[in-house]
Parts: sequence; structure tokens; C-alpha cells
Amino acid sequence: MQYQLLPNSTKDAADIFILPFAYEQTVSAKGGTKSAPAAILDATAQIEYFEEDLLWSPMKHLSVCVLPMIDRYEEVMTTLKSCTIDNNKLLITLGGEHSITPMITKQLLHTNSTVIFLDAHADLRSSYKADKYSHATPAYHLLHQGHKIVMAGVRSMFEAEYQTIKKNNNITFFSDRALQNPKTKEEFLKTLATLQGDIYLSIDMDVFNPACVPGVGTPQPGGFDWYEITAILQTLFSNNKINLRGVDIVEMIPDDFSISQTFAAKLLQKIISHWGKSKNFDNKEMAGSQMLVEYE
Ligand SMILES: [Mn+2]
Repeated sequence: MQYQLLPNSTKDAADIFILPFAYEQTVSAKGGTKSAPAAILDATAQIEYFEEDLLWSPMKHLSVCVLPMIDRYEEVMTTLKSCTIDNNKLLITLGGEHSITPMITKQLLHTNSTVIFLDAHADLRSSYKADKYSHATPAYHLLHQGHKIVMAGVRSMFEAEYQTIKKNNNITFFSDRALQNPKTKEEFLKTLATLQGDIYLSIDMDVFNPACVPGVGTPQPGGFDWYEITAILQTLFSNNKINLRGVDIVEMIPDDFSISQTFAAKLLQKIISHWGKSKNFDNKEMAGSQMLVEYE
């Protein structure tokens, strides 16, 4: 599998690692998220190399390595051990269901990191349908791994989850409803602009309005649109006190019109572009993956 049809770089030379993680074990509504990693990578073939917001071609400067697809938790550790992911490299995991987030952070993060958790659901259950590692539990595991969470976009929760949000000081919470108020939105962006240290970004595709991303297992009315997520990325990557350790894009189900997978593919491109610029790759030599192909 390839990103934008570009040749895969060696692990040593890679700046960006993309990990396709087709994990689907605990679906509660519509299934199909295991086919998302391949569908998203296929959709990247339709994305221009030039990135029109920051006005550069990230892949002229960055090298990408799409890792072999995995679908089991046991493979996470061996895969991550096979790559050196230091502060100048970024790991982006394509799920699969949301249960993969704590599996990745367990290997990747030091305790006391901050996870930005964008989701329509709070995902704070300690178990769901007798499954401790259900897709309804990742935020619970992140807290228990010792991380802080900035949670935004939530518009569906169970009463006990609401109580946890209210009393747990390690959760900074912005409901989707509250974010309709411009002052609260400003406060959310200010929170992102003032974060420090190791950060992980987890994007559940159901955080978006179902009109933007129809392909999700558990859709909810309301939600972010494209320009809201691009503003979030812009704010986050303008903050030079953070060290982004990893990103995941989860819970998408490919749809027949390629709307959802194209949205995810373009989101992936924006993340790569913003991260690359924040790390000054635009000033580094043009030795990226795009330099190995002849077509524009
Ligand atoms: Mn989720």
C-alpha cells in the first residue's frame, strides 16, 4: 500500500510512518471499519501533491513509509519496535476501530502526555457488552495510562460518563453543543494553543457531521465540518511548545461515493502538511518521496 501512489521509503529514511491497523473486533452497530485503512490510502491517489492552504508540496521534502497492514493488538509492539520514531518523525495510524488508540499510546507515549480526543461519543466506559477493550472504552484506558485528555465534539454520552467528565480533573471537556457558542470555541482553540509537551491526536471520524462523513458505524447529528477541523489543525500546529508524537484516524467505514474516505485522505494530507511545516521541512532539501516520481 502507498500514500499518494508514492514509493515507500525505507524505515530509516522515513519522516512519516503510516500504520494501517485494520482492527475490528467489538463493533456495536454497522461494521466495515477494517476496510478503512486500504480505502483511505486508495483515496490519497486522488489528492494533489500541492497543499493549497500552506502553499507547498509536502512530499517534495518529506519521505513516507506505509508500514505493512496489521489487524491484531499483538502486532503493535513488534511493528513499532521495528521503527525509530523520534521527535522528528510522525506516526499516523489508520484504523480500524477506536480501541486501537490505547494500544498505540501504550507503546508510544510517556505517562502524563495529553491526548486530544475528537469524538461524537465520550468513550469513557470501563467496559461495554462485557468487553474491556471495546470501541466504547478508549478514553477510559487513556486516563488509566496516566494521560490528560482534551475531549471535544461529544454529543452522546451515558450518565456515568458525564459524571466522570464532571469530576475528573484530567479531562478538559468541550461538548459539541457548547462549541456552537463562539466564545467557547475560542476557549477550545486557546486550550490547543497553550498545550505543552508530548501530544497525541485521536480523531474518531464520527466527530464530523454525518453530511461530511456519512461512513461511520455510529453516526450522531451535529458535529464538526471541514473548516472546523482545519482551524483546529492550524491552531494546534502553530503551537511550538508541543511535541506531536502520533495521530490516529479511526472508525470510518468506506462509502460507495468515496466521500468519507476522501475526507479522511485529505485530512491525512493536511496533518502531514501542517506537521511538516511546523518542523521546518519546507526549508530542508527536496529529498522527499515526490522527488522519486516523474508525474506532477
Ligand atoms: Mn470513539
